[in-house]
This record gives sequence, structure tokens and C-alpha cells, in this order.
Amino acid sequence: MSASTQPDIIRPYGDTTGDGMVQVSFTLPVPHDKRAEGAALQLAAKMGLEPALLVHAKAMGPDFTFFVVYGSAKHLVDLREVTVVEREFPLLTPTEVNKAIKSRLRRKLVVVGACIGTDAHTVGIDAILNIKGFAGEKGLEYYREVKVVNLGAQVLVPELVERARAEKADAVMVSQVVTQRDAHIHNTTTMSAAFREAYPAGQVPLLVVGGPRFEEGSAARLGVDRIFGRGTTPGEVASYLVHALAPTKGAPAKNAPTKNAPTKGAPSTTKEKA
Ligand code: B12
Repeated sequence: MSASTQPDIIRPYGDTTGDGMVQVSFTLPVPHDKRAEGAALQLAAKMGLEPALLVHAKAMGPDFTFFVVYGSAKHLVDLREVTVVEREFPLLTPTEVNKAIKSRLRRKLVVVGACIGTDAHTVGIDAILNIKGFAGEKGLEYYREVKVVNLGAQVLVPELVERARAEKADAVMVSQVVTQRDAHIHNTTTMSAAFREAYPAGQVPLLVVGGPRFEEGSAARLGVDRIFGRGTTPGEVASYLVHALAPTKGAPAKNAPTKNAPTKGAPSTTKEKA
């Protein structure tokens, strides 16, 4: 038991406390018939769901079937073993962000953003950059001390690098929503490698990537400084920019190379702007 009354070991809940009930959906590459339904239940059992009920099965064209299975999970969750990535910077108001940039950077902070590759899902990056913002917060365009250049959808990496150089970008913001065939991973690593190649060591802009399906804590592996996931608000991003690019006097840049150095021989992204 933890200090509170909550137990450390828990199970999912459906009808009665601790019954372990969960619902999963998946598609199998077989036509919809009795054998397909049996196959779905076999999979459920192998996933540790037993007993399991097939609550929905629907043909998806002639060769595929979509299933929903409701069953009792055998697995337990140990809350003591849960690790989370905590936000490493304080949340600032727009006024505080503007003040910090003005007094510490003494010029506008320049942000260049885009959806790269074939990705045309611009709603996420627009939520962060456009003045209309997201979840009741104004986007970065609202911040007086931030210059935003939003390049939109399907931007090629060389185009992004060129524009970042032309604008003397302090930060480059990339959105990746499509994850089919790990497109978000490939596009992000290609982008970070291109920036390291195009810029002298130590002068690469802050590389910030966002999207709903990035793994938390994978920034270093992808060669970027920070990843923002589902539900990110513009205020969080603005606060992070201050933390990384305009920290308080004497404070080390929080995105020091040891923390964010990409793996496997790629040069690090030291920041010297703050
Ligand atoms: C709207 C939408 C579209 C619109 C996009 C319009 C536009 N201008 O953006 C249209 C109709 C064009 C579209 C097309 C397609 N789509 Co679509 N689309 C969606 C949908 C319904 C919503 C996405 C969205 O707007 N979310 C709202 C925003 C606010 O959330 P967000 O993107 O997560 O952004 C937040 C954070 O992630 C973060 N963030 C995101 N980017 C960044 C960047 C930075 C720098 C930072 C700091 C933060 C940040 O901050 C944001 C605010 O909190 C999703 C399903 C869903 N419900 O999510 C499918 C979905 C993303 N689409 C999908 C697919 C497959 C497609 C198509 C391939 C479909 C097809 N066969 O043609 C095409 C691909 C087009 C292309 N070339 O990219 C799949 C992706 C599956 C996968 N595993 O990759 C999804 C998940 C649907 C599904 N379940 O199958 N789509």
C-alpha cells in the first residue's frame, strides 16, 4: 500500500472492482466467418484475456474482419514501477515569456514550423503556432517577442533547412502525425541529420518535434531537443522555448548536448544562443 489508501497493485475495472475487464479492437486478414471469430478469440486468449467475449465482428471488404473483444486481463499493474517523464520547466504566462525573451535575448525569438514529408495534418502545428491557438490558449503568433514562420504542409526537408537559415531560426518546429511504416520516425531522423549537416557544430537551431504518437523520452534517439505529444498547449511550448533558449542569467542551457546528443555518432546540438 502507498501512503494514500490506493493499493500499489491494480487491475482493470469493468463490472466489478478488480474483475480485469478490458476491451480491445483489431483486424485480422481473413474473411468474416465462424473460423475468423474463433481466430479472434484465440488471439484474445494468447493476449491474456480469458474468459473473452466477441462483442463485434464486421467484414472489412472480402478479405479482412474487424473485431471487438471484451475479456478479463490476467495481468496486474504495479504502480510502484510506473515511470513518467515530468515537465522539466516552469509554465509561464505570455507576459512572462515576452519579458524573458526581451530582457535575455534582446531580440525577437524566431520560430520556423512545418509538417514535413508527405504529412498534410496541419491542425496540430497550427494549434501551436497560429494566433487562434488551442485549448483556450493563444498560439505563438500572439506572442509579441516571437516571430513565427509557418510553412504549412508537406514541406521538404531541404526547403525547411533553407528557410530556417534564411530566417536565422532559433527554433525549428516540426509536426508528424502519420505514423504508418514509422514515417514519423524516419522523417524526424532525416530532418535532424539534415540540420546537423547544414549547420556548423554548436549552431543548430533548437529542434522541436510534435505529434500524437511519439514515444515519450525518445528525443535523444531521434536527434532532436524535445518532443511534444497529444494535448500539448501553446503555452507549454512557449515556456519551453524560454527555458531552452533564454534561460535566467547564470543558468545552464537546459538542452545541453549531453542530454540531447543523438545516438550513433551524430554530432550534438549545442545551443549558444541564450
Ligand atoms: C483531420 C484529419 C485529417 C485531415 C487533415 C486536415 C489538416 N489540414 O490537418 C485530412 C482529411 C486531410 C486527413 C488526411 C489523411 N489522414 Co488523417 N486524420 C485526421 C484526424 C481525424 C484528426 C487529426 C487532427 O487534426 N487532430 C487534432 C490536433 C489538434 O491534434 P494533433 O495533431 O495530435 O496535435 C496536437 C499534438 O499532437 C501536438 N502537436 C502536433 N504537432 C506538433 C508540432 C509541434 C512542433 C508541437 C510542439 C506540438 C505538436 O500539439 C497539438 C495540440 O495539442 C485524425 C484522427 C484523429 N482523431 O486524431 C486522422 C489520422 C491522423 N489520419 C490518418 C490517415 C491514415 C490519413 C490519410 C493517409 C487517409 C488517406 N488514406 O488518405 C490522409 C493522409 C494525408 C496526408 N498526406 O497526410 C490516420 C493516421 C494513421 C497512422 N497510423 O498514421 C488517423 C490517425 C486516422 C485513423 N485512425 O486512421 N486527415
